[in-house]
Amino acid sequence: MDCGLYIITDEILAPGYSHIQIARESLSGGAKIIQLREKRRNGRELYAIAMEIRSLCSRYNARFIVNDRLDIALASQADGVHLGQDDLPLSAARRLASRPFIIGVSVGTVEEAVRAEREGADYLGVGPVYPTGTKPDAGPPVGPELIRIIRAAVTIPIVAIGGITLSNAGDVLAAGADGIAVISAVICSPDIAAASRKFADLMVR
Ligand code: TZP
Ligand code: MG
Repeated sequence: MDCGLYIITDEILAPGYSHIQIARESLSGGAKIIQLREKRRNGRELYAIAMEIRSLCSRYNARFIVNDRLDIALASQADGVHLGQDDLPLSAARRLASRPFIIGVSVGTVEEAVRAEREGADYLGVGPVYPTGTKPDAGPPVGPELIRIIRAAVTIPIVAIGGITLSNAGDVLAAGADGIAVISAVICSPDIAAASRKFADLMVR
């Protein structure tokens, strides 16, 4: 999977912005991957949102990933799904969705990373790298050091996540992350497109 700026939508953190607006602004600022992350809405609403973001991402030649919900990802013809350690097991998801469908997996240890690669993950979400208030149950920060360790242990792309800002993104990339996933540093900004552009520019190395 080609990495680049990976933006995750969150309507609670960006009052007044819908998932679709967040996706549109982020894409116009250079995001290469949009993940729809929504834990409150029903399947029908989520499907409608996913269909809109699907077409936006196609227009920008960006990837579209759905968090947690393989059903919504498949129904909306998303490029992939992102699964946490408590979500549908990777092996079960892979039976329903063969490649080139992308399956990303969240990991917080090198053991989880090695297992996810062995079981067929296409990329790893590693974090939280730094403290974050966005996901209270994300566990303790792992620091860029874990990116370095996981980089040496797997070959699939690593997307670093958690507390990433313009000031620490360089350290995360230097530790071996292929991509960075950002929520608050972009979507809590008054200009989502401009904030995305700053991160996207950092990633052109
Ligand atoms: N998974 C691990 S940390 C995190 C998720 C979804 C939240 C990242 O959000 P932020 O605002 O970029 O720290
Ligand atoms: Mg999940």
